[in-house]
Amino acid sequence: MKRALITGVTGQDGSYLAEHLLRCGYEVWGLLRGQPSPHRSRISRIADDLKFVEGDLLDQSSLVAAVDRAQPDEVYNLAAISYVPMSWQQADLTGEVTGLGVLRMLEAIRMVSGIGRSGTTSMAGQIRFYQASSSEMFGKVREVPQNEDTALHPRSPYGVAKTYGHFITRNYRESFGLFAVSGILFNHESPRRGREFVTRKISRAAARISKGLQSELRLGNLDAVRDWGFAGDYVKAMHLMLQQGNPGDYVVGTGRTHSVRDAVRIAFETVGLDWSRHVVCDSRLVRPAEVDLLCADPKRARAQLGWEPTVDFDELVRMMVEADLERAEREQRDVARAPTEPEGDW
Ligand code: NAP
Ligand code: F7E
Repeated sequence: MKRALITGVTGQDGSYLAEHLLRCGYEVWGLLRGQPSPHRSRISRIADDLKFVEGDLLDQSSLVAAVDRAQPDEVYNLAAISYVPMSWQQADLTGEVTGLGVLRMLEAIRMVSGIGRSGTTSMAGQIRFYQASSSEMFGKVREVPQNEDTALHPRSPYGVAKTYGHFITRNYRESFGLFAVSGILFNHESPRRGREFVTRKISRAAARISKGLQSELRLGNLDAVRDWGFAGDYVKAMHLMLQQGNPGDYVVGTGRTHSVRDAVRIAFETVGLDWSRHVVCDSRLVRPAEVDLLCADPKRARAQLGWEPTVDFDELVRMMVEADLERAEREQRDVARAPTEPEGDW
């Protein structure tokens, strides 16, 4: 039985990846930080099927101990400070976790595997490493669509930190012969998306407004455009990248773009409301530096991994609104008993 260690297992992608690897027959280990409580999170439903190990991307020795304990065949490094606006407010922490955290994870693998600093080693029997790189690295784009060879010009401290993680992963592959790959993933969403990200903010607001639990939705730039896909599809690409004969980097996205306004329109249509009566544009939510037109060219992933997205944008938004409608109904029922939305509803 293969063993996998996932950092960021409590996040959106970590939960879908854990489910996918369990279905593939893996023993799945999740890295938890702080005083962990896996039963109040996105992984509560599968917590009994997972194994957990404590660790933090800020703490090198905890990562060495985690890799040593889990003895994984594959490590998926999904942990990060992933919310772009926060990266301007906490640029230093973002650099430490999202950037240097990758180096610490690679070092943990190198140390536990006994790979020396001089010379390379055979890839046979090695721990394979996946790094969660991001389309945010393209930022001020040099070409549209973007592929694995497009030059990087990040536009946020998050993008800069991810660019470090991307290149240090490639560097460890080239320096030590590690089977280390980066998936350059474009935006991917789901009902498990954090509420601060725009698609979930929209789906949740549309659902709550339709149930009388909220009156307005404040948004920044409605004309911002992204290449949005479904997280459940994207974690399959991560897994496929580590099953290849040779390590390489892959762009993963749909190749289609939509605006924030499109997401708003579909979400409010789903609940039968006129969005223009509820959405307020708030200049405080506009970012200091916005990325240009991010659109994936996923040819390599299609050709070499055989990967295809299965959920289109309209379906994705509707899926998210439907899930938020269920939550809003639960919230309505619980409102007399508890004043806030219950947690652990993933
Ligand atoms: P997410 O929901 O924000 O999850 C982030 C995870 O990182 C959480 O499990 C969090 O744990 C963990 N974490 C944060 N700081 C940590 C630390 N110091 N040590 C250990 N764990 C820590 O992110 P996501 O959307 O699933 O994305 C997964 C990865 O893909 C991230 O690296 C993200 O930057 C990258 N990515 C995401 C997208 C996207 O569209 N979703 C696109 C491209 C790349 P707690 O629960 O303890 O906070
Ligand atoms: O913003 C605009 C905002 O925060 C999308 C992360 O997973 O994907 C994600 O980063 C767009 C931006 O995602 C609001 O200006 C308008 O143009 O959902 P988001 P993101 O910044 O693209 C990349 C690939 C990652 O790697 C990241 O980890 O929507 N927008 N009004 C807004 N965005 C937010 N959050 N809130 C608004 O009110």
